[in-house]
Order: sequence, then C-alpha cells, then structure tokens
Amino acid sequence: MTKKSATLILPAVTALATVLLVAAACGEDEGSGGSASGEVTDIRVKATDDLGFEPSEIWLEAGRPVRLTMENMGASIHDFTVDQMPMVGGGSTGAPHDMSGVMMGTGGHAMHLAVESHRDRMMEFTPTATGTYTFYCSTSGHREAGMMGKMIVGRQAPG
Ligand SMILES: [Cu+2]
Repeated sequence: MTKKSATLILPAVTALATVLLVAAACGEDEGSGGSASGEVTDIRVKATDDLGFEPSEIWLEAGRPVRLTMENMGASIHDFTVDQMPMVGGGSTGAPHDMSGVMMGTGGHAMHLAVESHRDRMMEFTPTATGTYTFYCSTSGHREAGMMGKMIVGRQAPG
C-alpha cells in the first residue's frame, strides 16, 4: 500500500506546487475572511488540559488546502504534531518547548504547531495523499495520556 502511494505522491506534489505558485502569482488577498479563500478548508482544533483534542477526528480532502488553527484552552503548552503525512506546506512553528527530549525544529515531523497557553496559532498545508494519519501532542507525557487523534484524508469531491 505504501509502495503504490509513494509513486503517486511525486506527480501530485509537483502539480500542487504549480497550483500554489499560480495562486500566489494571481494576487494575494490580505483581507480577513475574504471570499478568495473559498477553496480552503478551515479547521479549528482545541487543545485542553484534559489532554485531549477537540475534535479528535479531522476529515480532509487530498489536494485541498487546509488552514488549521489550534486553540490552546489550557494552562500548559500543547502542540499539534504529525510525524508522517504527504503534504505541501506544514513544517514547524510556535514556541520551543520540551518535546519528550527532542528539540523542536530538528526535523522528523511533517507538522509541528506549538501553542502557548490561551493562545492560538495557524498553519497552512495541503494533504497530497489519501489515508489516515495520527496527530498528537508531543509535550512530554501528553501523547501517552491520550492526547492524540486522526486526520482522515479522502479524495477531493468532484466539482
Ligand atoms: Cu499537550
């Protein structure tokens, strides 16, 4: 299964990169809540000190850009981390913090979005392959306590 999808990822990424470049060249609408972002899926995830995410299941479409905002409802730092997921964008953002002994920004994550207490942060990415991917909080002990969920990426709906 992974072998088959691996061969499909490269052309998809190239096509997506082209689309993104074209989109950027066509002018950036800096307005907030503008209609130019009609193709973007807006996702809001809440992280709580109960060591959970809300929602813990996120449904996405391959090839459709996502604007994910994580809101930290708790008193301690939480993050939204995905180890492996084919995507354009993503990366690392937010405050450095204790991640079970791993320094932030040393790579190895498709996505790492760290959010301080009672703040929110946004990250943009486009999933490029269908599948189910685990996300979790990498703050020490949080994943082990159940602070995780899944992103289910399906085919983009036609039209
Ligand atoms: Cu956490």
